[in-house]
Amino acid sequence: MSQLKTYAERAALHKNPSAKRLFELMERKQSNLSASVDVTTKAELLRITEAIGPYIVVLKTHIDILSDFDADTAVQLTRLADKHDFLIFEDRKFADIGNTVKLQYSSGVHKIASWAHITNAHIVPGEGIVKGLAEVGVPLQRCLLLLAEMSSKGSLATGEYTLEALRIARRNKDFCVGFIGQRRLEGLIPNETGEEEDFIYMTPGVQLGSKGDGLGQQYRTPREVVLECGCDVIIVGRGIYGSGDLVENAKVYQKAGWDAYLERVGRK
Ligand code: S5P
Repeated sequence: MSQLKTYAERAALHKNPSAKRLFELMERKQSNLSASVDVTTKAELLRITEAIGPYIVVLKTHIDILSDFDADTAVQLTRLADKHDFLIFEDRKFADIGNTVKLQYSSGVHKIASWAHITNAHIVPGEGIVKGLAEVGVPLQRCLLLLAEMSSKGSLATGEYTLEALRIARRNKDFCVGFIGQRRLEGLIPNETGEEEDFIYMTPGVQLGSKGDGLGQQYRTPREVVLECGCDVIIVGRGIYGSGDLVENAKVYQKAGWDAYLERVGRK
């Protein structure tokens, strides 16, 4: 039951260097908060990231929504990641055959693999998508999350599809460190690999004081996600940058996520 261990204990036990690094970072910053900064200009992205950097462990980007992306955007994001000690997660949601995603990950305007520590993929095309991304990502010590479930109403990522994400992750543990999901999955099917496993669950659809957005998004609280469902990292977008004071909002979610974690591991 890895969710009952502390992040420090999980860091010490984990065999994957990227997962280890994330758990160590969470312990060091006393944070399990990922901010999703879904804004459309470079200046806005950098301004918000600079302000909330001290409170987050993962900055989640949608780099393709920037109207003025340039190579310097990646340089500046990397500088902020070093300055404030967080990892960058490009939420690219790859969804094509292995050969195509390899090119999308390494090339084009964004060259995602060159700056994003973490990215994610749908498993719609089958396991080849993971193999293709791994060819680019593993040599660069990057890591991958599989979309096992989605937060949105009517999501088709359920049942057998979700279980298949778990099976694929189990077979690709050198690159795939966890999931985007709404709850822990390990217990749903026996682990036939016989190896220790400790996947990281990053969970979007988190906001205090709202249940949804009118476009299908569904929100739960940090407490529901971390304490009741055993997830590890809360992903908060508009709850942080949508209204009010950015820094105050980030502090509120950092504390709510961390308190729920402390309660889960019996430290509170
Ligand atoms: O199931 C999902 C998976 C993801 S990665 N549901 C999501 O909402 N996301 C992403 O999380 C989504 O693309 C957006 O960037 C963020 C949620 O933003 P918020 O403003 O609703 O908190």
